[in-house]
Parts: sequence; C-alpha cells; structure tokens
Amino acid sequence: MQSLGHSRSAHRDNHILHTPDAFVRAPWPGMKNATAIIHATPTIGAKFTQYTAEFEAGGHLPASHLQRFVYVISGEINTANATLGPGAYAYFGEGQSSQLDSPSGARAVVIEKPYQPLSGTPPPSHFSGYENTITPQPLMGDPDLEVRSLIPSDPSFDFAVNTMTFRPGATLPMVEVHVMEHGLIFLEGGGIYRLGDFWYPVTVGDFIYMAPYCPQWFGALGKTPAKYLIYKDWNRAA
Ligand code: UGY
Ligand code: MN
Repeated sequence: MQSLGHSRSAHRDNHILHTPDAFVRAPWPGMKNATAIIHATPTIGAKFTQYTAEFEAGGHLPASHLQRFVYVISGEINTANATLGPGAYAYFGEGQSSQLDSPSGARAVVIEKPYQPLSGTPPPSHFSGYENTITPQPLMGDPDLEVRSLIPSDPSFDFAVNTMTFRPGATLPMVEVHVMEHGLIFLEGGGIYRLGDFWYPVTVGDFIYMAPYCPQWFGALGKTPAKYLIYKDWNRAA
C-alpha cells in the first residue's frame, strides 16, 4: 500500500528508530550474494556498527578487521569453526577469521566494533553458542522480564549483547538514563518504546539506536511475549 510519505522511522538527536518500511539495502564491502541493511555506524556517532546481513544461497561476508559478533535470525551460517542455526551466535576478536558463508540463505544480526584494550587483561578469544542454552536471569527480580547474556561476564570483553524477553504487560522497571549506548533489534512481539521525550509503537524487525544518556523505557503490549537483542558498550570507563 502507498505510504503517502508516512513512516514510523525517526531520526532525533539522541536516538534513531529504523523500521522495515524504510530499509535500504546496500552491499557491505566484499559481500557476495548478500546484502546489508545498515542500521548504525560511526556516521551517527555510534562507537560500533550494526547491520542485518541477508544472505542468498551461496552468500558470503568476508572477515572483518574489527571485533565481530553475529546472531542468526533464520537459515544457517558457516563460520570457520561451526555451523550456526537460528538462535546461535558467535564472537570473533580482531584479526580472527570472522568470514561468514551461507550455503542456502540466512538472515543475521552483525555487530562490529574496534577493540578497546584493558591494561593487564588479554583480549578475548573466539566462541560460539546457542541462546537457548543460556539460563535466563530476571531483571531486578521481575520474573516476567528475562535477560540472557550472550557474552561471558569477563572484563576482557568491551561490549555486551543480551536478549530480553518481556511477558505481555511486562515493562522495564524504570526509565533508564546511562552512559552506555545501545543497538537494539526486535525479534518477537512489540509494545511501546520511550526514547527521549517520544513514545513509539514498535514491532518485530524494528531497530533502535540509543545514544549515551538517551532516556529509555519499554512496555510490552499484545498477547505474546516481546523480545529484543540489545548491544551495549561494557566494562570500559570511556
Ligand atoms: O541493559 C540495559 O541497559 C537495558 N536494560 N536497556 C534497555 O533495555 N533499553
Ligand atoms: Mn539500557
């Protein structure tokens, strides 16, 4: 249907809402039989890059010189060490073989970031895993809001990636205002996201960038859980 110039997407001082109706696909350097929806890069002030990679059969994404984290939404992806299906993820440090290949097509979230060393701590090594093997933790004691940490709790990592699952009606317990920035993609359900002084209806496939100190709150609406994958810088002072 004709949108008559309307979109839920928004670009404001301290946040971006990027909705599927506004996605523009572009090749990421070196991609073959694949394309990227680039959601956040340093061009918007982010200290990381996040994109959705869409692989056709035989799709290829070359290795990155940066740290790379990949989370598979659908299909299968081969890394140098493992085959990742839906809900699987992998981390690659700088200089590690982070190329991704998909024999029969896939869709995945990709996050890349220059590594910020921590004096006296060696950089982290490659790992992969399945989200459904992670024990969920209730956020601030709320059993209706489950957090799964996909990156180990280890100071060598300079970022965190979590999934957060809200039962219908569950909300963040407070309006958060913090120094960390976020890249967030909705995997299931939806609700209302407060960003700065705006309240947005959000749903599956939407991406949100939150700059440091962007006031943020979410409430899940509907009869099914809402779930998102969220990146934040972590374990570093600046
Ligand atoms: O980890 C977080 O900061 C998370 N609770 N933020 C959010 O969901 N917007
Ligand atoms: Mn937050």
